Parts: sequence; structure tokens; C-alpha cells
Amino acid sequence: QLNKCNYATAPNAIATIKLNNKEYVTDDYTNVTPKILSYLNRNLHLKKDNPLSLVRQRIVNYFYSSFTHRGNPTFSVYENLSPVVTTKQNFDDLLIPENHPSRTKSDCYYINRKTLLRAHMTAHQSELLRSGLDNFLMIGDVYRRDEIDSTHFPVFHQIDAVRSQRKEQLFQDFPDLELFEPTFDPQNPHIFTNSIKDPNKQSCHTLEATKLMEAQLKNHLIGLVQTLFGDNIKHRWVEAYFPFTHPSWELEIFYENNWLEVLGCGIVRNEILANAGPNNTIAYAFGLGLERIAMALYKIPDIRLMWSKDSGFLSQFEDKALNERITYKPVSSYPQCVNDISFWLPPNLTIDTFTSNDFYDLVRDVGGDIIEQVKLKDKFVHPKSKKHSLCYSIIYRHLERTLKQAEVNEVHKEIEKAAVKAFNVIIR
Ligand code: FA5
Ligand code: MG
Repeated sequence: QLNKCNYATAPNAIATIKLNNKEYVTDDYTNVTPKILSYLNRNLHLKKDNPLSLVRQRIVNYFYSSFTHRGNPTFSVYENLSPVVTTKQNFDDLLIPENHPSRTKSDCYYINRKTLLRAHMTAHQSELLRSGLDNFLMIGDVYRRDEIDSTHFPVFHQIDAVRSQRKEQLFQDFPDLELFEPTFDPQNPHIFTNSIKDPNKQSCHTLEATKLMEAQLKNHLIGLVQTLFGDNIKHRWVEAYFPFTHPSWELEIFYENNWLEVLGCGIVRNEILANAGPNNTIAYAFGLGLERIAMALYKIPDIRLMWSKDSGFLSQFEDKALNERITYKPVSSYPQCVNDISFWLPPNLTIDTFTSNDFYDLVRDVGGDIIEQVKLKDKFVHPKSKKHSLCYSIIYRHLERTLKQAEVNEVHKEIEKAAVKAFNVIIR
């Protein structure tokens, strides 16, 4: 919450922003708006009926099943990290220079000079490395000031990952000796060197360690997009630059006649690993946008739909098997009306023997096309009378106009009457 009264009216008073029970003092950098703050804690990536959550689960499963150690997943998953971070986390720890354009007020949502809403999930990389982790996924909402159109929204979601390896793991098997320097000795391989200068690697790394990591990174990520989009998905690697990785790439897939950038990745700059902990390892990292993948997979035409609370949208993604093919069907833009119906069952029926589908058919018969959805809301057995009761929500929506509550109530009454007649129930 923005404490607006201080903020606007008393220049000398301390203006504060309260987020998740913590107060932040504002300053000349503050540019978050109440609207943007209202997106915090929505946790779309964890909502079981949101498409972003389906994509998240598929990606996490891919990593769990690709990397196990003695039957346990190698990756730990962090999906509840607070989006409020320091400039140290978001920039300094990642070697992003003081004057880098990504730090500007026009690109980020600042709470104050030292605190902002994270602009990428990579903001947590160093702290997790420092806590001793070597393989992990970070999933959450990120905030950027950007244009607003069908593919851009100021809040979106990313999955970031780090995979690090020690010498023994990395050189377990090396497929292609031709990639390596002629001086490479398979009996005595090294991750680190201080001799060979080459723009294709960090100067502290050997070419063979870099090439092996690159091959693993690319294989794992191609495997991921094949798992999501099918084995025939066309892809290409594009050279990229990030201050925190070298070398770096972006992966693009060819989807509906367009090249779509899905992620950035690279070999983690050794200064970051050296600062944060694990010595003697080499790591790769990547960061991928969930919205783009969900939009492509499920043919969702507008990024704003991800934020929809409309059950006509959400129900299309609820209770789906992870690999089920889902194609989004547009929802009418006219508002929904929700009316509940509760009834006592006759003595010959229980909450377990009553057939919901019979009721659904009746609702559709009576209500026709304005019935969008019927959901079982509650089951109840009275503790004394032992009578059984059910409650359903009926969601009404017209495809071409706004329904009036009064006309919905008319139809709802008809449904109640028909239910009494057909099932011998008593409306509560
Ligand atoms: C980054 O955010 C880097 N932190 C990624 C990274 C991590 C690189 C670790 C190397 C190592 P970038 O700004 O390109 O990079 O965003 C990464 C992905 O987020 C993009 O590929 C895209 O899928 C998604 N993305 C970026 N901007 C938007 C946006 N405005 N709307 C939706 N998705 C976006
Ligand atoms: Mg990019």
C-alpha cells in the first residue's frame, strides 16, 4: 500500500510504502504505482488453473526427470521468493555496471534508490549460490517498465536456472575431442587455466570446459523446447550478450511463421561464482519467459488474459493432465453473472449417488446458451437431521450483450423449478 497522504501532502514527512508488512522509505527514485503494487502476491505461477502454472509444472518436471542423483531430483526449486529486491541483488551481484541502461528509472519499478521490484529472476542467483546450492530453479513474477500491447505487460513471469559442475562431473565423458585444443590431455582435464586467450570463452576457463558446458546447456534446452512443443520444433541459437554470462546465447523457436525468443542463457561469469561461494566449479544459467511459452502452446492471443479471474478462461486450464493438448477458446467479453443454487436431496439420494451430470444437462436445457459453466460448490450433510445438501454455482454470460441481473434471476428461478420437478429436491 502506498501511504498516499504522507506522500503527496507533506514534503518533509517521511513517506513510506508498506509491502508484505515491511515499510520502505520513498525517495527521488520511487516510481512504483498503486496499480503495479496491486499485482504483487497474485502468484499466477502457482495457481492451479492458470496456464502459467501448467507451463511451470511441465518445465520443473522436465528438470526433475532429466537430472536425478541416486533417485532424488538434483535441482531444488524456489518459487516463493519475494519480488522486492535490492539493487545489489538485481544488478551489482550480477556485474551489471553502474551506468548500464537496464538500471534506469525509465526501465524499472523502484521502491527507493536501493530497493526495486526485481526485473529478472536472476536477481536471486547470487544469494542462492551463497547459501550453498549448486543446481536450482527460481520461478516468479518480474517487473519492467515497458510498452503495453498484446505481447508486453509490465509484470511477467520467468524461470531461471543454474547448473554447476565440478571437474570430475564435467569430464565424466567427453564426446568430441575435436572441439578441444590439441594440447588437451584427457587423462588430466581442467576447468581453469590462465594461459589461453580466446573471445569464445572467459579467460579463466579452458576451451574444453567451456565447450562441454555449452554442449550440455544447448542439449538440455533443446530437449526442453522439444518436450513442450514436440520433437519437430524448429529452433536456432542467436549470439547474445549478458553482463553475467559469457559466452551467451538466446534460443528462438519458429512458431506460426515467426521466430520467437524464448530464453537467454550462457556460462556464468566466474567472478560471480567466486564471490558467492562454490569454488572450482563452472556453471551455466538461463532465464526463460513463461508468458511467451504459454501463449504459443495454448494459442492465447493476448498477454493480459493471464491475469483474468474469469472462470470461462481459467476453467479451460483447470484439472488438465500436463501433456494434454489445450487450445484456448475465446471467451465473450461481456460480464458474467453468478447465481448459486442449493438444495436438499430427497431421502433416496445422497451427495455421492446424485449424478451431477444430470443436473448439468437440466441447467443447460432450461438456460440455453447463456449458461457458461456450472460448478459444484459445496456438499453438506446436516449433523442432526442427516439430510444431504448440494450447492452449485451457475455462471451465466451472453455472448453478444450484457445480461441484466433481473433476467438472470428469472432463468435461475426456472432452473430451480425444473430441478424440484426432475429430482424431487427441496430448494434451500
Ligand atoms: C533476462 O532477463 C536474463 N536475466 C536471462 C538470463 C538468465 C540470461 C541467466 C543468462 C543467464 P531477457 O531480458 O532477455 O533476459 O529476458 C529473458 C526472457 O524473458 C526472454 O527471452 C523472454 O522469454 C522473456 N521476456 C523478456 N521480456 C519480456 C516481456 N516484456 N514480456 C514477456 N516476456 C518477456
Ligand atoms: Mg532477451
